[in-house]
Amino acid sequence: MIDLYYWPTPNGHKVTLFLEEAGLDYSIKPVNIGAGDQFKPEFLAIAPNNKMPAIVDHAPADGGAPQSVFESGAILLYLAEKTGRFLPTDSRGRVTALEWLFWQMAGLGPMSGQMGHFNVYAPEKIGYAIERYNAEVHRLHGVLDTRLAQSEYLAGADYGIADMASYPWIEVYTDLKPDYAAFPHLQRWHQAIGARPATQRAYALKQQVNPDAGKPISDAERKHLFGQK
Ligand SMILES: N[C@@H](CCC(=O)N[C@@H](CS)C(=O)NCC(=O)O)C(=O)O
Repeated sequence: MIDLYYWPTPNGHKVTLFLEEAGLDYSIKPVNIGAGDQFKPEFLAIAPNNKMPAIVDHAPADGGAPQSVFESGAILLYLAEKTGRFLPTDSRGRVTALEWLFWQMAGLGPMSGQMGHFNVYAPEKIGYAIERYNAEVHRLHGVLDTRLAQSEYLAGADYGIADMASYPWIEVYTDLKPDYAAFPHLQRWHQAIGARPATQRAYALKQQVNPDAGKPISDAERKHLFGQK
């Protein structure tokens, strides 16, 4: 059994995408990041950066004590290695998957997060920041589109952890959709992943775990999320 410390955000969805695809037994431990659950000592003990997702695997492959993992990319890699699924086993395919996984973790995710912050959440609209992050995310979507023109999925012919990491960051903000007219391969890939039954099960957890998902954030939530020093 795996405990999943989760809140329905793009980084949280990455892990439910994997767990649902793999059919692993897991139990959700909600971490309400708007209410400050990420600062509780018991959560910090497994996720010292006060961000979800994190997991605790009670049946690790070495048969030892429960294994905790934080950082969504590390979790996806851990689960892929545990199950032997969603990561190519040949060395070149594995390198390709890791390239795109790390590209997502260091580029698409953080840049899309900043784009959302300055367009949606920032109390004052700073034109320079909005233009900077909109342009950078557009560029990253172009990088994805070029890759997906050559390859069905990011690491090759098969759906895998690099796709699971990137998919949740494509349509996060209702009014900030990618320019699909310019990026048809990105749209093809996004629709294909969205149609997978495991994706639909993963996203159904959103309303179940946070019935307020999609509503504007309150001042108290804003303080927990954006008032950290
Ligand atoms: N690099 C981390 C980022 C995780 C992350 O940013 N989580 C956000 C929600 S998507 C969070 O927990 N925020 C709470 C906070 O910043 O206090 C990962 O990929 O796991």
